[in-house]
Amino acid sequence: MSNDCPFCGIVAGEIPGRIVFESDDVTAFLDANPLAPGHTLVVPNDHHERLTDLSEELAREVFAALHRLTPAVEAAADADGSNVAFNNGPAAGQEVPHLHGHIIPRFDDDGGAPIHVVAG
Ligand code: D5M
Repeated sequence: MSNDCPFCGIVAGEIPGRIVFESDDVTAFLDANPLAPGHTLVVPNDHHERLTDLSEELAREVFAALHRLTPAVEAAADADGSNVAFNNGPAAGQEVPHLHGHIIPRFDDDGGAPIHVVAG
């Protein structure tokens, strides 16, 4: 755990988070600054900054959670599709240095424009 990491705080229950899924290795919670209703973040419970910092086994767990949660998020948001994305490193717009996959619900009538998963 990293003391100044908000996502470690959510996993540990020390920072409020709207958690939608928890396992021994992975937690998912609603994004506090959603790009669409239901925007969900999927994180490894242990603090790792980048995708390549994960063991292959933990990467499998994160991707399995994304695989399982994406249809659930789409159904809950009544969405027609979703963007599933990682910002991997500050150069790619990663603001929180605890790896997280975004699940962003998309809708047939939302214009279909590519979503830039970069805050600001
Ligand atoms: O995305 C970081 C994302 O994390 C951004 O969409 C806001 C979200 N965020 C930041 N702090 C919180 C807390 N405390 N709860 C829930 N969501 C949060 P990035 O890919 O790093 O640009």
